[in-house]
Amino acid sequence: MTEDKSRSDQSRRIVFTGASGGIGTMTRPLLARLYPGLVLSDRVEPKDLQPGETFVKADLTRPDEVAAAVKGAHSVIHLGGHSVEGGWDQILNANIIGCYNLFEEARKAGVKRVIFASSNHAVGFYPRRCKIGTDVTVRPDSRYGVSKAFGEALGALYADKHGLIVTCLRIGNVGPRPLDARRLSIWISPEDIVQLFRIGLEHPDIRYDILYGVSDNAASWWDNSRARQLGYRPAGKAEDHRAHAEAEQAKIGPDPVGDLFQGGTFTSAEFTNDVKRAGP
Ligand code: 15L
Repeated sequence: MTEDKSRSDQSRRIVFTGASGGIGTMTRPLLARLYPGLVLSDRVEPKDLQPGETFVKADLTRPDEVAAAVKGAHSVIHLGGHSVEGGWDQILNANIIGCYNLFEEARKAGVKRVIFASSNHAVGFYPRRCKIGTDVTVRPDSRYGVSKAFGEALGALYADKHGLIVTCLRIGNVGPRPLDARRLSIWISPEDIVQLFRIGLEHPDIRYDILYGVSDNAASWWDNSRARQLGYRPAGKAEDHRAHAEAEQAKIGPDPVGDLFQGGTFTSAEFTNDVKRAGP
């Protein structure tokens, strides 16, 4: 990757929404080493705010609060919102209205780059036997997945219409190791996702891109060649943790629908279809 010469320039303010959530908590210390002076935002302040980090409280449903959070920012890493399936009101407010407020207030504030935390659940109804690229039709597996497809579409609009540089990361599952058999395909380490954040923050060739947030997993269902082209060199390998993941899987009962599709339990929840009629 081409090094952005002004990475250490303090005027390149980076705002990190959803900073108190799971991914935020795992990646903040790694990001802080690369980008000192991060501006953290969330509805609740992180318990362990570090010297050099600033916190701006913002509810994504409040445009005024979002505007205050992104004021003066060069880039935004947008992890904020509801991070699993939820009721319609919850998804509508946090992930649809909240995402709109984020892009719109970022545009008004002159933000140059946005990294949007999309999810594998935007394409969760692809069968596990398929290998998919980033250009497939979205097949969301939940209201949550629909909100992530919405965010990807919104990112494309702001990139094409307003010139924002937008990177959508279809994140698998971030953590120290894969939690079960499904996560052997979609796991990503905190270090690897920070590598993708960095590409989104710095790479000169991005205008609008969708990349998979996945480590170097032998069982991956995704073609992530665009990420590789942009310099992504994941170090994590899910296979190194196979024994643990299989042991955890053995504790979980079979899911006749979820086991067929990439989105797992997100596909089987509330499912009323004939399984042969689901997915492409
Ligand atoms: C996600 O998008 C969620 O944010 C996370 O909590 C996990 O459920 C993950 O997907 C997954 O699919 O494992």
